[in-house]
Amino acid sequence: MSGLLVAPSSRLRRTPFWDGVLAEGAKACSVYNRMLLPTLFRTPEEDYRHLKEHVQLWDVSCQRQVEISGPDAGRLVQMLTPRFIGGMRVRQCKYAPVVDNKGGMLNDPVLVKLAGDRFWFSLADSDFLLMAKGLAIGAGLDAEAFEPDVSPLAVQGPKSEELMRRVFGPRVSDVGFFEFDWFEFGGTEHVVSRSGYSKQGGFEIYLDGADLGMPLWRELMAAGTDLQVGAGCPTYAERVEAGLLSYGNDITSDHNPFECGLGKFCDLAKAVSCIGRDALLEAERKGLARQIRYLSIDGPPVPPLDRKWPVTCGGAAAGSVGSATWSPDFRTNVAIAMISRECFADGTRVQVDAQGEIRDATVRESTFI
Ligand code: THG
Repeated sequence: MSGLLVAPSSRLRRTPFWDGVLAEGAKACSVYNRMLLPTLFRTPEEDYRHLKEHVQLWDVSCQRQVEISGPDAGRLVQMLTPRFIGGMRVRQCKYAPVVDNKGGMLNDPVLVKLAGDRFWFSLADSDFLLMAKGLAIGAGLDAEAFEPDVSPLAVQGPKSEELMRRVFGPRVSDVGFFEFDWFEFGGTEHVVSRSGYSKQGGFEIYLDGADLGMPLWRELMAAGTDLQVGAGCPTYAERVEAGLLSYGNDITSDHNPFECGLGKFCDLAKAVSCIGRDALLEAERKGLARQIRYLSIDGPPVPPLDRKWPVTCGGAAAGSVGSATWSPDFRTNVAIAMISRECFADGTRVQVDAQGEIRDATVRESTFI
């Protein structure tokens, strides 16, 4: 794959912050929800260290929003997720698995409640808009599903709150974890939440209107010079240490939320209209055949992973690794894997086929951070 360039095309959507991303010297990118996502600025270790010590701007526009609005919006949302949204307040965000009628994970978005009859699903990388539209039509609901011109910019790292206060004012500090409020920038009100795909603390600005992308980027950069603000992106090693799941890598529609370790986000007694409820009750009754675990893989840094790595235990198939990389802080390779129940107890020794190289590894029930 190295050296191969991606041809420009309208189908590959650029982001409102893309000029800034290029000016900061992005070295690699991925495609996520048919949009470009920068993945590297300096070296993996420099990006990681900078995230843990300073503050970074992340162009995560590819976390696309699907808006559900209308009189039946709440009903449509509840059909899509086993998490109970009945008590959800406006200005709340919830990590909400989305499942099909077999209980398979279709996405693991953050759900944002904007008003009693208006929600955003802030999506991971899978097609979801057509599912939402189809369900609304099929169930005869008075609700619409569409993708608004909203592009999240994440501000992550220990100095993120200071930077956000400088640009949006001290009221930023009143926003609780997985809550949001509206803040003005460029004459428009934007949703700003305390959330993000890292465990270093931070916010996400849901930019309303692509035209304001570069003005916002420049203002945050200018306000944070003394904080050593820099461009960054979801940082592989840090998110694996934190056990943050990557849809399409760690979990897919083959897995139910219990297998993904997301059982705590399923309220089956209350989420009675979820289309996957019966299948999930059955899955709960049957018990787990496999579940997400964290691995520490022995030896020097593992090669980059471009497919799932098979895991064996005493020669028998025992699952697969979806994400793996060297952790500079833990001085070991950290990984996220789906592991069969026979081998998923904490401390079990397994073998990983890392792009053809067999490595020993230890199963962990807890994340690294
Ligand atoms: N923010 C927003 N949208 C997103 C992501 C995000 N869409 C894509 C992707 N990330 C969705 N997946 C996740 C996975 C984990 C978390 C958020 C989105 C997350 N989890 C915390 C945890 O597991 O500790 C908190 C969960 C909770 O307590 O509710 O943050 O990052 N806008």
